[in-house]
Amino acid sequence: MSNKILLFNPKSAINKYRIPNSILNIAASVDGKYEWAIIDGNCELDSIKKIESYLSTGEYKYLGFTVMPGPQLRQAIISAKAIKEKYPHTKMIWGGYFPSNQPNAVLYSGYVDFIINGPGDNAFPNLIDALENGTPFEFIKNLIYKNVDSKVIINGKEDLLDQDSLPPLPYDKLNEFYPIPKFLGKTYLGEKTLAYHSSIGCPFTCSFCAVVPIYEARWKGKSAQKVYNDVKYIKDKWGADAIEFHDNNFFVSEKRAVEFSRLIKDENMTWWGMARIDTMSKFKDSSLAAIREAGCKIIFFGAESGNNEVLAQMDKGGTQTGNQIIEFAERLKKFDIIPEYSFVLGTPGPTPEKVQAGIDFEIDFIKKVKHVNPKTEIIIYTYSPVPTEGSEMYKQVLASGFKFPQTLEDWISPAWESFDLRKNPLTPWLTAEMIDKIRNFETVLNGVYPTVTDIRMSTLKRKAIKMIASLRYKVDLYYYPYEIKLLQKIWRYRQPETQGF
Ligand code: B12
Ligand code: SF4
Repeated sequence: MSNKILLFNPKSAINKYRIPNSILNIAASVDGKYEWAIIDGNCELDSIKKIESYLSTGEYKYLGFTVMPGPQLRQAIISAKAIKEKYPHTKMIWGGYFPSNQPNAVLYSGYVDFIINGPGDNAFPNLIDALENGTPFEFIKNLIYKNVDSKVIINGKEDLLDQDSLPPLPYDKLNEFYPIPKFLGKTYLGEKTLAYHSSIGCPFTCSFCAVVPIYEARWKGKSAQKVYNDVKYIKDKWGADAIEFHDNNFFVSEKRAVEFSRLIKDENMTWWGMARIDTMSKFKDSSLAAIREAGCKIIFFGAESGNNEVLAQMDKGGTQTGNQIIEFAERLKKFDIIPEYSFVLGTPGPTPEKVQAGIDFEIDFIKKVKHVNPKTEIIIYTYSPVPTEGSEMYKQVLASGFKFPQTLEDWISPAWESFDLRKNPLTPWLTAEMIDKIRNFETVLNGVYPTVTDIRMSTLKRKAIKMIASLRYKVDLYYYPYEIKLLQKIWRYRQPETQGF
């Protein structure tokens, strides 16, 4: 068996293909040293067959999967199991958010051999070297493995690397497997939208966030110049006209954001990224203006809650407040930047009345935000706990009797799959009526203000739904909004909450 590496991005998107950045970074980490190939499950009808077409050559010894929760996990589990049964000598290595946060379920499944916990830029080549040379695993940072006694060993974490020093992403080679234009899809931002990841981690420690256990409040970004060079390369070669920045927190550094804006300004590209309200509230007017002039039309913010107590409970960094959320939505109007605010409803409370009052408060608050800036895009999630041990919220979650799945296959039971999509929280403190209220409010709100990110819905259809939903919205009547649901179904309304941004 030769020592080639096959990297697989299990299916995660229905029709919006994006550059598979996770495995492309891993390909870059071994490029020139080991031969590699990429399979993108988003572009394949039968991924297992495709994987087998490589493995049956006998040349591929290593199989790397990137895995995030939700539908991607489903295809990852089904294909890993089938492949490992047929090719037991293949070394199966998983990376990405799911295995990093759930190592026991993954390694005890019996079909995954190693996990890369967080960044794989050094860990992955080091692991392959160790396997090739028969050297020990214990000094490989960011590696999780089982020792001879089948005990799961979590090695220490590596310091975050200087992002500019990483090898260039092998776009041209990816283009040989799948033509790059296939990944540059039409979105509300542009005709050919590029997905780019310019920084890793996040400096904050929100208690519900899956980034925290992996990055532990660390963040490192590529320089503005490096980001610009990469974007420009793809623009010139394949015609990208818009960018989705996939960073957890693109706007951590005001200086970098402004520098990038200065560089990209004349390229006539539209772009989008994720940020924090408290961080960006501190940006100067001139910076916000520069960002908008450079083509940034819409920014995603985790507003989470309008209630200061809940914000503190979520450890939202301490400086974000309800007032700030509203003021900032209003301030952005002046710059013509659309704030896309996500809220988390249904956080735990000591009594059912308190939980219900919390939901009502948020509904009222969202209406206030819409009032000051009707263009604000609202995304509503129901609170889904992540195991961030030690946090106040985590303690409350465990005290309520909530349990995480134990085995890998439990994670793809239908109930857990919709939990991952943040739709069905399975949380003991939420009653069916409370969940209905959240959903129904969401339906009415989406009726009054259909998202701009849905490029298929015509103005006429929007107007028709809006008229009907407004009647309910005005008088807070959210029960059984079947007529709105029906229209949304007929006109196939796109929901960013479940389909990703
Ligand atoms: C792009 C993206 C998507 C795309 C998928 C695109 C694709 N692959 O085709 C879309 C929009 C479809 C999507 C959807 C969802 N996503 Co998503 N997504 C992301 C996002 C923004 C970027 C991922 C990425 O490309 N990163 C760039 C690479 C370079 O970083 P990386 O993945 O961390 O990779 C490094 C390491 O992790 C490691 N590594 C990763 N993979 C591998 C593989 C191997 C073999 C090795 C060795 C190492 C390794 O090495 C890499 C380089 O150092 C992340 C957040 C983020 N900023 O990472 C969320 C994120 C992964 N998504 C998340 C979620 C929850 C979802 C959804 C389930 C829910 C939702 N509503 O968004 C949906 C449903 C997914 C589905 N249908 O299966 C969460 C996961 C949270 C968790 N609990 O684990 C994240 C972290 C966002 C967040 N902060 O909440 N998503
Ligand atoms: S600011 Fe966003 S990415 Fe950072 S810890 Fe909080 S939720 Fe996670």
